[in-house]
Amino acid sequence: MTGLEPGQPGAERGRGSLPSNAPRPRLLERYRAFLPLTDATPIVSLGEGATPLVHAERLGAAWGIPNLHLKFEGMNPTGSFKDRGMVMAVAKALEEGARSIVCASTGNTSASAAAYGAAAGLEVVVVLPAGKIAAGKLLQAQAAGARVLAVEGNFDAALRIVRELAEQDEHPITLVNSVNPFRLEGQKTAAFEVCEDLARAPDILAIPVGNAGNISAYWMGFRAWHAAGRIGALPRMWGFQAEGAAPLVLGHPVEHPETFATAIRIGNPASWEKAVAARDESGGLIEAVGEDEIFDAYRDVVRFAGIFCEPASAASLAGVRKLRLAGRLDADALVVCVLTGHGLKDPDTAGRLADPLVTAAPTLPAVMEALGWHF
Ligand code: AN7
Repeated sequence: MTGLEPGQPGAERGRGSLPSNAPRPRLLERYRAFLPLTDATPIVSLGEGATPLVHAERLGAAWGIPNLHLKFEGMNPTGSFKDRGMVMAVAKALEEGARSIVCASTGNTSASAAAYGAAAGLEVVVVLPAGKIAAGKLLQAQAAGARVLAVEGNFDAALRIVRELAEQDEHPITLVNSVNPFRLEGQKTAAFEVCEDLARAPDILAIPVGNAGNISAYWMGFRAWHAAGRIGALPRMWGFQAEGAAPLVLGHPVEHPETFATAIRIGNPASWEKAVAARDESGGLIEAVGEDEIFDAYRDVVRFAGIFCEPASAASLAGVRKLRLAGRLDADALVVCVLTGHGLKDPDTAGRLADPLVTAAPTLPAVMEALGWHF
C-alpha cells in the first residue's frame, strides 16, 4: 500500500475522510446503492458529478435572496448535467452488448452521447434540429466523431425520428434520450449531492424545463434520499420554461416552440406526466419566463456571481428572481438554482454580453488613456 492509512498524519486531508491521494469514487460507484447497477455493469466514467454548489452571496444580496445557492452542472466533463444520465445509459448499453447509440438533441445530450460513446468505442448517431444548436455543442459532437444529422424540423421532430430508428431491426441501436429510464436514474444523483452539501434539502429547487427529464430526475432523487432517511423534508420543485416554449405552463404541446435559449426550445416534452407529478407532489410550480428575463439573469449571474452558464440554465434564476419580486418567495428561503450547462457552449449569445474590444499600444500612457485614467 502506498496510500495514507486512516490514522496516519495527513490522512484527514482532502475530501472527507478519504486519504488525500486516493482516487475520488466515480459517480456510479459513489451512489451504487441507489442505482440499478448489477455486477455485470461496467463502471465507466469521464469524471462526471461532484459539481460545485456555490453560495451566491453577492447576487443573492442584490436580488433579496441571501440564501441563494447555484448547483453548477456546467462543471461536468462535457459541460452539462447530461453526463450524469449518459454515464448510466452508456454503462447499461454496454452491459446489454450494444454497439451503437442514438439520440435527438437540442445540443447537450448529443455532446454527452458523443463523448461517452467515444470513450466506450460505440457508434454514435445524433439527430439535431437544423440551425438551432449552439456552436460549441455541435462542435463537441463532431469533434468526438459522432455521426451528426441535422433535420429540417425542431427537437420534437428529431425525437420522433430517433424513437423510430431505435425500433427498426436493420441496424440495432440503443436510444439514449431521457425516455431511456437509465438517464433519469443517473441524473437523480445531482439531488443527492445538493442534500449532502447542504446537510439538508433546500426549501426550493429551481430548474429549467425543456424535455422535462431533469426536473423528474431531481424529484426522484430527493424522494429516494428522503426514503433512505438522509433528509427530513423534501423541497418544492420550481420549474421554468421559456415563454415561447412553455407547453407545461399552457397545458398543451406547442407546435412551433421559439426561444433564444435553444437548449429548452421544446414543444412536446417526453417526461410531461413525471414533471407534472414532481410539481404537484412537491407543492411546487412550473411557470414561464420571458426572453429578457432569461437574458438578464444570464448576464447577472456571471457579473455578480462569476458563474458563466448557458442561456437555458438562467431560466431557473430568472424564475426565482421573478417570484421574489412578485412577493411569492420568502427572503429567508434556502434556494438552489440548477445551472444546467456551461456558458462556453454558446459563444454567439455570449457575444451579446461583450463590448467591442478596446486596443491600445503596449505602453503605460496608452493603456491608462484607453482605461480613461488620464496619465
Ligand atoms: C442546458 O440536449 O433536451 O428538461 O437534447 O441542455 O431535462 O430536457 C437539453 C435540455 C436545461 C432541459 N438546460 O432539461 C438536449 C436537451 C440545458 C439543457 C435543459 C437542457 P430537460
